[in-house]
Amino acid sequence: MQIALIGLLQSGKSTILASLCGKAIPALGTAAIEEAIVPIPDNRFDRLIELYKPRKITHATIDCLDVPGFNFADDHGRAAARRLIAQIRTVDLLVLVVRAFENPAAPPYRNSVDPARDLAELQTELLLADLELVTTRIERLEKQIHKPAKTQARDKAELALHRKLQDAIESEKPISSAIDSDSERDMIKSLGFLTLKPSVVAVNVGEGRLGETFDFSTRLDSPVPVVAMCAELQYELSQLDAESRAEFMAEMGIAESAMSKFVKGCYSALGLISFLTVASCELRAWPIKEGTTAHEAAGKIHTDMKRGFIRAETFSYDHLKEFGSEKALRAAGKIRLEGKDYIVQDGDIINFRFNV
Ligand SMILES: Nc1nc2c(ncn2[C@@H]2O[C@H](COP(=O)(O)OP(=O)(O)OP(=O)(O)O)[C@@H](O)[C@H]2O)c(=O)[nH]1
Ligand SMILES: [Mg+2]
Repeated sequence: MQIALIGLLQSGKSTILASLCGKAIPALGTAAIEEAIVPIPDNRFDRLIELYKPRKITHATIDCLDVPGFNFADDHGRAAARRLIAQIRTVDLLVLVVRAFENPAAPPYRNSVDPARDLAELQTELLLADLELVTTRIERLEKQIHKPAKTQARDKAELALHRKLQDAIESEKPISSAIDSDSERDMIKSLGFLTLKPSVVAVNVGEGRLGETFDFSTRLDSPVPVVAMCAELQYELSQLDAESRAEFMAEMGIAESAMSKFVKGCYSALGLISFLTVASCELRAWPIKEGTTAHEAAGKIHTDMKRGFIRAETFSYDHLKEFGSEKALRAAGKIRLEGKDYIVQDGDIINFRFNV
């Protein structure tokens, strides 16, 4: 699963990514997309570490792209943005980063800080990029349907769909709003429409504006979550050791960092949950799509586990927390032997029994 941080110039994308992976901010704006593996914080780990004292700890991760800032203010910038946009059509989620911080050392896009205007511009450009794709596809299909091909019926259906999408975009609606069925979604899945992807808006606020809420409801479809964060503060937090960070957060009355909430929000917007394993002295969280069966989940760990699947010995983290130990869980009959078709739940702790 891959997400992309996109936004206009100097909105704080690289700072956000640096705080997510605790690394240094790269030197001023590179021209290429940078990729980083971001660990997903898991509140359950502390307790499990205490109980199992694993030698190794592995978090679930998502792959995150830091896309150089778009500049639609001149032709050169537009051409560069087009090239970048073409490279993010395969990602699973878009994070639209907008700037709401003042910083004299980093001049803002179009010389003023205006998150609502920036979000509108960004969304319009995403719509235009999709419109271009729809238009090209319509032109091709219009030619194709006159040829005696086996795919004619399908091509006609696809053409009708693209005309509907074109209407939606022309009235400034995202493609997601015009899709009425799974079969329609399947028909256009491979084209990588940007406005069909789930998205999250990240407002990068200055420290002075923390606590302010941003209402973009006139611009957004209601399901798009908006999170506010101060990337600079988050970055500073990420550079502290765990103890000082906890102290600092306690002093400021912060229970959970904005970054942690944000990245967990992305994880669930991607439809991902985690199951856990505590075998071989390693505590590990595994990302799976909600609705994954035990059989498929076993395959995430090893193909042999899937091939030779016998049972999934399963208990929930919540039960473990309640009963205190595996022994107590066993005595209470809370350890289940699940079969191949069991739908794995978030927080399931699983020991796969297999035979090869
Ligand atoms: N005051 C303040 N400055 C910030 C904040 N976030 C980022 N900056 C500064 O703003 C500048 C741009 O930050 P980057 O993270 O490089 O922004 P970007 O969106 O990756 O920039 P481009 O890739 O060039 O588009 C840097 O000088 C940061 O130090 C913030 O929350 N507050
Ligand atoms: Mg950057």
